Amino acid sequence: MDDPLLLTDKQDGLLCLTLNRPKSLNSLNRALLAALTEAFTAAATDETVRAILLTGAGRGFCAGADLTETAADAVDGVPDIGKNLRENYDPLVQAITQIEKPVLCAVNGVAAGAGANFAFACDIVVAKKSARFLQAFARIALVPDAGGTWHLPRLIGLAKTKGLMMLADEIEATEAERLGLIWQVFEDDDFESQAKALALRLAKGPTKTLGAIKTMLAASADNNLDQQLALEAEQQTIAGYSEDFREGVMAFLQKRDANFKGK
Ligand code: T3D
Repeated sequence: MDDPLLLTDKQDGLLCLTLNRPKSLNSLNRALLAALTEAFTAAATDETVRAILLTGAGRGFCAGADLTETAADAVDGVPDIGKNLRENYDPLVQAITQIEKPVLCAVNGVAAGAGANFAFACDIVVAKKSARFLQAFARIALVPDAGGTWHLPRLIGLAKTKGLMMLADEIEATEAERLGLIWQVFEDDDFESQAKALALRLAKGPTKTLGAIKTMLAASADNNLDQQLALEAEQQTIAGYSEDFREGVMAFLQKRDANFKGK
């Protein structure tokens, strides 16, 4: 029997999703994209999932679209890539960005094309020191997709985004951290344990509040200050009603760690 394309493991409130096509550096075919989107969609309503960790098997994180599938899809030598994006890529970007739970991406190796841009759609991105990032698209005369033209300018500004996308040069993980593309680099030797510890920390957090932070920051891209202040007041009202807020204050007063339930 073939290995599953996506490995899943759920423990202690953390759903671990591992891309599992290591021979092609976890390049994305339609079946893997569908499995990922389905996993995020199911996690959105699963109360036992309080955080998601996305990573890759083998030496790569994700090399973007499986170019053998792209070539095979072509009709008379011409693929309809826009259709593929609308049907298979965009729903995954939406699932990652709309789920009201924290998503940590642990980039364990090279992240190229849509593979890099799926990582940048996640909430917190950590990387192995030896990992590399590459906006590979222009190398094969494609434009960046999977939300990259939306997320990168917001993360690092237009000047660096244009350089990365037009020159399509690889950058090392430490440079990605320096630019502000990712949160943190971990040494190769303890990458997995550090990434897992961070993900478990998120899974033990005040889940609804973390989800609200995500929603509010996404809304800030289109809101003016007055609208954002109104959103803060609205969301803080909801946070103030939560069990986790009561627990947080009680824990502070009792000088102990809070035991959040995600409620
Ligand atoms: O329909 C659509 O196409 C939708 C569009 C989606 C947007 C995209 O994501 S477009 C961008 C697609 N990705 C790329 O252009 C990246 C292609 N890969 C590379 O440039 C390099 O592989 C890397 C820089 C990522 C890594 O280089 P390196 O030297 O570490 O590894 P390698 O030797 O090139 O790759 C290892 C194997 O993975 C190799 O297979 P082999 O020779 O051992 O049998 C290679 O062919 C395979 N592989 C790597 N990337 C892909 C791939 N196979 C299929 N598709 C890939 N994208």
